[in-house]
Amino acid sequence: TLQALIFDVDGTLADTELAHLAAFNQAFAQEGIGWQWDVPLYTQLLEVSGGKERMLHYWKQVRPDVTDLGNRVQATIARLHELKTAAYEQAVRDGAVQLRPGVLALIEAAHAEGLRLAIATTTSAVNIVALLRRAIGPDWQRFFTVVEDASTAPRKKPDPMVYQQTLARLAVPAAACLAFEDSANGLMAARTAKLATIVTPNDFTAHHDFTGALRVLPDLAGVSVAQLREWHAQST
Ligand code: XBP
Ligand code: MG
Repeated sequence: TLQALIFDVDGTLADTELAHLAAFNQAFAQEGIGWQWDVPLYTQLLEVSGGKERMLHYWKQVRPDVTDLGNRVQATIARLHELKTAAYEQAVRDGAVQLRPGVLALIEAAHAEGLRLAIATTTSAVNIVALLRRAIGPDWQRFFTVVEDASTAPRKKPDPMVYQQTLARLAVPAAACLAFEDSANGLMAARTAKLATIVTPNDFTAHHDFTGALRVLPDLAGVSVAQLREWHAQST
């Protein structure tokens, strides 16, 4: 039987990536390094999970001549990521990001029915707090008993680490859970952790391959807990 729901954050709970993109560009401008990412480029770069990893990947693309990616590069990436995180947090606090359709209703209904709820994301902890405080309220933590993020699971999706740690902290078997994702990397991470996964793609991930998903839906609008239980029963 279904006992827990595990949610990705970026792209799944909320359409966050335009705000992440703007925050990256703000950090690049502040640091004066002359990078400027647009939507088509960022869509490609999203294939690398994690903001720091994404910038390092881009650095290697534009500077293939620089083979020594030592301390200086790492320090620059770390500084850019601090600026980016601050810019993103401020944008979220200002209301730049909303929850996707059906998300809040499903969270409330699942909680009311006694399902455990968890978060498994590669993003930074402050980003989650800013988003969920703004979208759900200061008591958002009463819904989510477990939150695993970049600070606790450093190996980013498609590595299953963040899901495995979430399952361990929930102390619930994978077969009693459903995961919610928006991307191929997220789906891969969840599937490797043996989780049946519902995928709600968005504009940045619509072209991804979602083979292995339990369901692919436009969004969670109108999806009931009873419907989730039915899909989950079919998965086992
Ligand atoms: C989300 C990410 C994150 C965000 C940026 O992936 O990859 O890196 O884009 O956040 P997922 P940070 O939804 O699969 O968890 O800069 O904090 O990494
Ligand atoms: Mg995602």
